[in-house]
Amino acid sequence: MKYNFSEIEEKWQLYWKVKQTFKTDQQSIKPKYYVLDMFPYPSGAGLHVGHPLGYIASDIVARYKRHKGFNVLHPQGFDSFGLPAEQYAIQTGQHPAKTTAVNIIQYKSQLNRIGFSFDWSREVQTSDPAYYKWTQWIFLQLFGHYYDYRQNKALPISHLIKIFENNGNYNLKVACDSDISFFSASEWMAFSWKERQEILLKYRLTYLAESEVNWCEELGTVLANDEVIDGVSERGGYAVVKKRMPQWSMRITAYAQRLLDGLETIDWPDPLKEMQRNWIGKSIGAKIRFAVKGGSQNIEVFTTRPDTIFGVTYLTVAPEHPLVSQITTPIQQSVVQEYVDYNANMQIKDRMIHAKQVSGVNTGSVAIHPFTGAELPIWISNYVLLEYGTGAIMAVPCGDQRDYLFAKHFDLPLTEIFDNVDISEEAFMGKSGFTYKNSDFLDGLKYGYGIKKILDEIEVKGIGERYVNFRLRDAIFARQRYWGEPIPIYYKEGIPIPLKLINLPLVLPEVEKYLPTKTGDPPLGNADEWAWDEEKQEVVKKDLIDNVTIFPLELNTMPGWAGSSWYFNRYMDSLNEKEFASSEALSYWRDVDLYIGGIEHATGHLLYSRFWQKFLYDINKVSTDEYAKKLINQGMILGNSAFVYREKGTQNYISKNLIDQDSKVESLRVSVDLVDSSNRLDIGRLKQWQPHFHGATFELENGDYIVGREVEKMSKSKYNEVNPDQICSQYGADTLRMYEMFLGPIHQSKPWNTAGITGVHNFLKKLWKLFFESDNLIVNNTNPSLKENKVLHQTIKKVTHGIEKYSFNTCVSSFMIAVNRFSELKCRCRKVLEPFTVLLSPFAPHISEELWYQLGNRESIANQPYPIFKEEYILEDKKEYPISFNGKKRFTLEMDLDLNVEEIERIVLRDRRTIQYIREKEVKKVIVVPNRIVNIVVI
Ligand code: ANZ
Repeated sequence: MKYNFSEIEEKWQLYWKVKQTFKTDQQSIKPKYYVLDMFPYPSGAGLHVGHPLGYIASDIVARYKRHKGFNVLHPQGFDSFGLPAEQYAIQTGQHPAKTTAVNIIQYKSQLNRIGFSFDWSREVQTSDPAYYKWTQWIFLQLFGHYYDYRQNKALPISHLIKIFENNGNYNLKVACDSDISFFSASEWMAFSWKERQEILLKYRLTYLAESEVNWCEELGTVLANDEVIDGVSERGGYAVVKKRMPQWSMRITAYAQRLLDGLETIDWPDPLKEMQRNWIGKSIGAKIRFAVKGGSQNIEVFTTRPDTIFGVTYLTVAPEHPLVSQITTPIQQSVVQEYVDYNANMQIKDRMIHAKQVSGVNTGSVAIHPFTGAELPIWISNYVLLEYGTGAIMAVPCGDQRDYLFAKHFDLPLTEIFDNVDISEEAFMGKSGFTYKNSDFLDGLKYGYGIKKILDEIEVKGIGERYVNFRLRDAIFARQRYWGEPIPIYYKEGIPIPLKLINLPLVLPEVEKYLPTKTGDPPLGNADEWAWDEEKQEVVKKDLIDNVTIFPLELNTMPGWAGSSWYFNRYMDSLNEKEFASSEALSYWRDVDLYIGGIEHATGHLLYSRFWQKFLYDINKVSTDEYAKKLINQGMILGNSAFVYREKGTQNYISKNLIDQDSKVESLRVSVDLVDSSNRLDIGRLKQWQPHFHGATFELENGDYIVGREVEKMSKSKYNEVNPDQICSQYGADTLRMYEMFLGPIHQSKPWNTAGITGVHNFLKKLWKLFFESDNLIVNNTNPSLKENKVLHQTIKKVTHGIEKYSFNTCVSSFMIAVNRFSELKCRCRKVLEPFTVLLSPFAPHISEELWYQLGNRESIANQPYPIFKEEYILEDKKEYPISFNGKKRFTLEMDLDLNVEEIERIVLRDRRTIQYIREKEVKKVIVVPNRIVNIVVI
C-alpha cells in the first residue's frame, strides 16, 4: 500500500468532523487545558503559509495535552468586523456581511485542510449579533462604572452618585477627566438632570468627551494611537492629522498601574512586556505651579526632576495649551498665533520631523520662581506635547538636552544645577529613609536639597504635589464606519442614554451606502430605521424622532479592538444566550494556559484585552484578572520574492547571472509560482500571467532564465505568497505541518524555502514503509530488542522535552532520526511502532490516525494515552573505558557493559594501542574494574 496522503487526510478530516472528535465538554473530571490562537480576520486573500505557523504550534500542544489526559479547549473563530470588508463594500456595493461570510467559508476550509483539532462547535464571529450583544453589554457595564483608586477597582456609578449626594465630590480618589469642578452635596442636589449626567460622564469608565483624535481623512475615520505608525495610517499609509471631536473613550488610564503590575504575574515574552511597559510609560515626579506675573493664572508643569528647580531659567508650554491665548502679551500676539496655526495644521508625521529642529516663540509673559522669585520667561514650543504630563515644562538647560538646545538657540540663560541626587521611586514618595545618596556631601552645598526635601517644601507651600504620570492615553472607542458593533446608546437632550440589556443586541441597520452622509455623519446616518422609541423600547424610523419619546441613536460604531478584547471568555460558553459565559464555565476554564499570536498586537489587542479582563474581574464576571498565563509570539514566515531583470527601455529580460556591472536593468517582481526550486523561470506561464510579458525576449543562461531572489514580508502585492492549499495538494497537510515546524524555532522569523520540503515528505514515506511492504502490514507482535526500545524511549524523552519547551523544530529532527534508526534496525515491532504513532500524532495527525487504524485500533488516536518514558531503556549499554598503564591513562576504549572481567582483559590486551605501549615490556598484572577502569601494570 502506498502512502496516499490525499486520501488519508480527507478520510480523517471527515472522521473528526462526523465523530466530533475535538468537541470539548466542560463536565469533565480531567484537568483543563486551554490553548488559544489569535483568531484571524477573514480577508479576501485567504491564508498563506505564514498564517498557520502559530496555529500548527498551538495544535501540537493541544493534541499533546489531550494525550496527556487533559480536557483541552482549543477553539477558533473570526474577528470579522473591520475595515477591508467595508472598503470592499464601498467599492463594489456588496454588503460586508456577505463578503465576510464567503471569506469565512474559505478560511475554514483552508484551516480544516491542515488538520487542526479545533472545537468548531464553540466558534465565535465578532460580527454575529449573538456575539456582539455581549460586546455591547460590556460597553454598557463600563458605562455604568467608575474607578476608585482607594479600593483599586471599578465600582458601580450608583455608589458615586450616593457619594455626591452625601459629600459632593471633594476628597475623592477616583479616575476622572482633568477638568473637574468641585461641588458640595447641596450643590449636587441642586443640579439639573442634564448637569448631573454631564458630570457623571467625566467619571464613567467609558465616556463621551471632546478629545484630540488622530483623524485620517482618506479612511474617513479616527484611528487609535497604535494604528498610526510614523505619523501615517498603519493601513494604507495615509496622512493623519490631530483633530478635536466629541468621542467615545475608554478610561484605560485608570488601570495603568494594574496593567504594569499584572505583567509581573504572567509568563509572556520579555520584549512584549517591555513594549507594554514603555507604552504605559510610568514616570514618577511632581506637578509644580508657577504663578504668571501680573495675572491670576498658574502654569502647572510636570517634572521628573523637581530637584533641578533651582536650575530653571524659563518655562515652555505646548502651542495648543489652553492658557496660551490668555498669557500672550499684545506685542507677541501675531507671532504666537502664527506659530500656533503653523503647528495645528501640521500633519503628525511632519510634526515629528519638525520637532527635531528647534523652534518656538516667546509669549511675552513671565512666571515667578516659587523659591527664588526670579522672573522666568514663558515660551511656547512644539517640543512640549500637550497630551503629556500637564503640557508645560520647567526648562532646565543644564539638566535636559532639549532645554539646552532650545536655550542655546534663543540665547536664554543657563544656570548650574546640582546633580547626584537619589531619584528612585522610594525617594520621590518619601518612603525610603534615604533621601540623599550622600547627605554629608549634599548638605553643605548651595542647592543641596534632596528630592524628598524639595517635594515636601513644594507640598507645604501648596505650589505642587507628588505626581505619577503615565504616557498611556485613554483609548478612543469609536469609528465613523459602518462595519462595526453599533454603540447601544441614544441621545436625550444631548446626553447619552444606555439601552437596557434586554434590548441588546442593537443590530447593525441596513444602509444603502457605506460612505459617510452628505452632512459628514458616519455611515449609520444613512440608515432610515435608526431611532430609539423609549416607550416601545425598539428601533424605529428616524423620521419619527420627536425628542419626547423617540430619540436619535448613536451613529458611531465600535473600533476594531472591541470584539477581540474578550473573545477568549466567550469560547468557554459560546452558545450561552443568557450570559456572556456561565459562572460554571468561567470557573472551570478560568484562563488561557497557552496563547499564541503575533507581537504586532503588543500595544493594541494585548493591552486592551488585559484592561477589559481586569474590569470584568472587578465586577465579578470572570475568575482571574489576567486571562492568559503564558503567551508565545510566533515569528513571521517571510516570502522569497522572485525578480526578473529588464534592460531599461526595452522588453528584453536578462537572466540573473548574465547581468554585469554595465547592464542597465530594472528589477520586477514575478509570481513565485512561476519559478522552480532551482530558480528557473517558466517563461511560457509568465507570458500568460501578465499581458505585458507577451512580447518579451529573454537572454538565457544554459538554456534557462534564472530569477533573482530576495527575502521580504509575505504579501499578495509582492507576488511571493505561497498558498498552504497548494502544499497540501502536492505533499499533504502532515508534510506542511512538520515542515513549518522544521523551519526553525517558533519565535524566530524565517524565509519560506521549499527546497527542504521533500526531505520532510520523504521522512513520512519512510515511516510508512516501516509498516507496509507492498500491500501487506508487516508489523508483528515480537518483543522489541534493546536497541529498538532505546530509540523509542530516547525519542519519547526528546519529543516530550521539546514540546514542553515549545521547541518544535528539535522534535521534528528527533522523529527523523528515530525513523532512520528504525529503518536500519528493520524494526517491525508493534510494541515500538504503536507508541511511536501516538508520539507523532500531534505533529502529523492524519498519517498517525491511519497507521493507528491499520494496526487494528478502532478508536481515534487523538485521545490515546501518551507513551510512558522508561529511563532504563536509554541507559547506556556501552562504556568508554580509560585504559591506563602503570596508573597513567593512555587512551580510551569502548566496550559493552555486559562483558565480564576476562572478556574485558582479552579485548584490551588485543588492542593495537596496548601492544604498542607494551612493546618489549612485561605485563605484570591487569586490573579490571568493570564499568570503571582498566589498569595494566608493566615492568
Ligand atoms: C525638568 C527637568 C530637568 C526634566 C532635567 C528632565 C531633566 P519622562 O521621563 O519621559 O516622563 N516633560 C514633561 N512634560 C513634557 C511634555 N508635555 N512634553 C515634553 N517634555 C515634557 O520625562 C519627563 C520630563 O520630560 C520632565 O522632567 C520634563 O522635563 C519633560 F534635568 O523637568 B523635566
